[in-house]
Amino acid sequence: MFYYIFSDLNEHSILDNLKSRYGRGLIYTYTGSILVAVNPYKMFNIYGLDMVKRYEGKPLGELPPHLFAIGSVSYTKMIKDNENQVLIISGESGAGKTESTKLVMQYLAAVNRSGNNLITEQILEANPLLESFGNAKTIRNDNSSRFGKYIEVFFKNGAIVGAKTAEYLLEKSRIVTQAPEERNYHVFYEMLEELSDEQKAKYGLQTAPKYFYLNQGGSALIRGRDDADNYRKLTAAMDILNFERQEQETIVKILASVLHIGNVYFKVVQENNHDRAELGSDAEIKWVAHLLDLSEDWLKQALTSKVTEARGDRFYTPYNLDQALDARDAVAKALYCRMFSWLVERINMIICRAEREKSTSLAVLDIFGFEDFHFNSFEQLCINYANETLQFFFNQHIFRLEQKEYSKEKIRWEHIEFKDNQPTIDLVATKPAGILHILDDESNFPQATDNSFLEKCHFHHSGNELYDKPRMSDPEFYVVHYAGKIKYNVQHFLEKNKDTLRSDVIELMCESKNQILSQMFKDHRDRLITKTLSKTTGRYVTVKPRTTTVAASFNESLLSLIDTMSRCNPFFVRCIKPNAQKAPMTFEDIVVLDQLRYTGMLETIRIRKMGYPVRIKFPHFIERYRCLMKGEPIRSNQVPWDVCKVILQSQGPEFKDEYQIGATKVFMKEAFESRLDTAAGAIKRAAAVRLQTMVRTFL
Ligand code: AD9
Ligand code: MG
Repeated sequence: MFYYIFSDLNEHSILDNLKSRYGRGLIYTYTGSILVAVNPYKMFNIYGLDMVKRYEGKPLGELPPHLFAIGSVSYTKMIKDNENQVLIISGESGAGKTESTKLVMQYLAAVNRSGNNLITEQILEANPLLESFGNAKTIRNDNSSRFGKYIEVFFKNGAIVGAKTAEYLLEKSRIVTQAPEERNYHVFYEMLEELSDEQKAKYGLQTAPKYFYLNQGGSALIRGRDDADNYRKLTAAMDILNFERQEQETIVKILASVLHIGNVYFKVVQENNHDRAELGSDAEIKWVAHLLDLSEDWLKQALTSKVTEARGDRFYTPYNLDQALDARDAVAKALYCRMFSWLVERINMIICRAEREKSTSLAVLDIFGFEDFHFNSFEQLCINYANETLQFFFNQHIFRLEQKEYSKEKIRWEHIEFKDNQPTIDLVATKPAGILHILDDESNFPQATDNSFLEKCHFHHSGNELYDKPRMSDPEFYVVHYAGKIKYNVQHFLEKNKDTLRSDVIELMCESKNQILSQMFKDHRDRLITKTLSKTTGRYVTVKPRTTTVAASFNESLLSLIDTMSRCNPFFVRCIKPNAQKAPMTFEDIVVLDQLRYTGMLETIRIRKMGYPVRIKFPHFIERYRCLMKGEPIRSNQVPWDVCKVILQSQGPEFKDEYQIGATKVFMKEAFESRLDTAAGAIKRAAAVRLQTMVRTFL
């Protein structure tokens, strides 16, 4: 039986259909091969090994819609066509992307034909580790991903041989500030809950509410989340991933140091008519210097003064209070962010084995979902721009390329309009006047301020209908995204954009006597420094680090991600959030309808229903389904077009709308492809039985 869920194309009937299915506990629905998943906020018993086995190897639509069905067809397709696959999981914050990613990974681990269980286990264990360090509670989601990840799993002969994770833009500001009711990264709370008093004393640690970096949101606990247990899982994961004792110890020391640094405070001293910041107490600095094996004096200097070098002499310019607080936060952010990237590199070292050559891959993309908070800043602009790019990729795949292909292949077709979000992408990121480019220009201009940046945005885009100025002279601008109109506050935009790791902090950490810590930062420093061939001496010389901005490097990595994904065969999972209260099994029409509209689901359903998602080149089609000609020979005057026609017509005239024959390919509906597969399978099986009987007769 085929599960064509959407038969009527009216938006309300689609909504009613999703709602009634959801009411019966059916959270998955297909539109063509796109899976729509409505978050139940409650675990159903539908992800066990029995379900893995049920869906394994089954074509889409033979069984009720399920995430495992998508896992199964992508895995089968990867093996059958020897083609890399990607599962693109999208949806707004809290819609269920990360949970879906975990379930797909579990499915792959269960079906893969590998005898090597260790590598599979290590790949799975990377997840709780990255979640502890990269997820946090926001008002939208108790376990919100604050970084994007692209996990490629490599297979050889159907067996997992390795995996590789790429991370995108960990949210830095969270390490030092949190909005009300939000938390810093889980790992801090987990560590403080689980460490014994004795261990805590060793690192000078207390409870979460005692730390400025942990108590700003006023909610150290999350209902239903066991921080202590998660810490035990985290350390177990580190053991499985071969993190050595000293590495684990260094991680705890870094985490503890970040907390101590957050509690450093300053007093203001007047000196020659200038305010100068002085450390309020030594206690925290002593702990940090001790834990990180750094010179206490250097650390103090880094927090209270800027060092400049001229003609071999060093000059110290004292910081005022704001500068000192910034320097303090910069140290904390540098430590945490560098450690996070190091963790990903370290995990990849273990799970990304050399046997990758000649392997095929199945990748899963799980980024941070679209966000709209009371206060949206630079991070939200980057996150929403990333989602905008994904929506573009989706449109590109579903609408643009599809319709282009139909016209190229001369297929009869009625054009479908869709909401193209290219203009928003241009507004945000296209040269020369996209918002992020203006920001980059301003970031390289010493006199620029957040306000001068805002003025330039207003100047360039006031006439754009996707851009808006605030009514008052607030430091804000609006962007009309595909998922809604968002107000951004420009405060600290410049500083956040320039906030790649500060070179003075990198130098300081390289001086640590803790080998692991100093190597962490040396590796980073080495990567920044490029060597070029000098024209005058003919020798390689070291060039000063290139200062890229956060926006520029994010944009670069996003484009390279899109490039990678466009070389894979994509499957789309659209996660839907059914209510804003995170309430189990509560379906609010307006919340769902809004998401169906902005993701272009209605148009998608139309194009999928009218279109032909399966397309196979003539020779491949003939090879695959020749048996359906029932022994009839191919005549010499028959061109491939005619042969395909005979095969397609073998199913009877009632299926004539299920396919079309193009210039070089056969186009089919998915249901018709599975019909052909079933028919061809039956003929091949019957032939095999006949052969067996003959063999037996002769024996
Ligand atoms: V964000 O953009 O990272 O903020 P996600 O990743 O889309 O977001 P997430 O997967 O974290 O959302 O899901 C949010 C919560 O919904 C989870 O913590 C679960 O409590 C709940 N959830 C999501 N999917 C499922 C599911 N298939 N079954 C049960 C689910 N609960
Ligand atoms: Mg997530």
